[in-house]
Amino acid sequence: MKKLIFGAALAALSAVAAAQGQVNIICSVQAEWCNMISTVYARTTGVKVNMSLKGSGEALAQLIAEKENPKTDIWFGGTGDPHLQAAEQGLSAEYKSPSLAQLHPWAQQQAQQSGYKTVGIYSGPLGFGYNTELLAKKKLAVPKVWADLLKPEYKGDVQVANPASSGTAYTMIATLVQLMGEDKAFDYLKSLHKNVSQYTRSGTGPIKAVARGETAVSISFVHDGPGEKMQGFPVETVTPADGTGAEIGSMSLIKGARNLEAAKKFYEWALTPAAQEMGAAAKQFQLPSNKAAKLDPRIPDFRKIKFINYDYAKYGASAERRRLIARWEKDVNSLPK
Ligand code: S7P
Repeated sequence: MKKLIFGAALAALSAVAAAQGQVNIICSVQAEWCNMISTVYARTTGVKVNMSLKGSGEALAQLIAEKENPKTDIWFGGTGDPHLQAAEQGLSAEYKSPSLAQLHPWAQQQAQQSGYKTVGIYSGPLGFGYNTELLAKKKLAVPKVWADLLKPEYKGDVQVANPASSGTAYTMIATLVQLMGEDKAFDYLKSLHKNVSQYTRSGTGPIKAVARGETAVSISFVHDGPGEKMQGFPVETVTPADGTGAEIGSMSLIKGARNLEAAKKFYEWALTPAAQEMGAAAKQFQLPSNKAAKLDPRIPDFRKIKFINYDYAKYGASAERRRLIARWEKDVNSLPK
């Protein structure tokens, strides 16, 4: 009898879920945040959420591959540049959210610049992660400016992602080009190459390697540091005193999405303060784009960071990204260590 009742309840639940529809999401923040939004959204709306986790560079590659037959309805999170490239390449759908006025100007600007094909959902500064114990053991100083990473004593102790696969690493190249001028930035990257032990596939790999003592220093988004520290790892972060860039983590509806209406509902929910506060609840400390979202004290204080005036439109353009990555492959990655 109990089995019968349980079976009937399950059937009723799946009927509700079927009635509410489903949404296919690529999620480009870290797993804990992806899992939290997926579970909470499914539970509170009855919508079935099919979620796949991919870094921003890889997410863009997947969307390009499925352009003729999209299997994704919405892309949540990831660095803003590839979202702008998706917009430019006709991969994302135009949508002007009624919630736009509730967002910070940088998030609204991301929407305007793309012809309303993407929107900012968070922002986070690029900087350095370091393992306090390893630095002390190796008698290395905390890096304070970009040039510090070129010191010979850091040889083999710096990790950064590969810009061909990682939006984080592309943000680094774009930041350096804007900070130093292109030729000087490439001279810098060539020198840095000598100190880099490996270029990881994903942008979050290097700070995880720092946390686990596999490398002393990483070039990472600094909002990824506190989550590692909360797990008990000896990690701290710093932003370069000579200036840095920031990502505008973005969200895009996919053109030709099979579940466009369901995706729009998720999109609106993801822009609410309550949904955006889930980032910090999942131990990820980007600055939310909704002005009314409560701020966790571990979110980096943007007022204390020296930012460059990052040109999101220029460096979010496909041709510019392709050109800079090709130059990096040719001038930097091909060099011996
Ligand atoms: O959640 C952490 C984070 O750093 O990862 C996102 C992004 O997927 C990184 O992608 P890549 O692997 O392509 O670098 C960032 O948007 C986010 O802040």
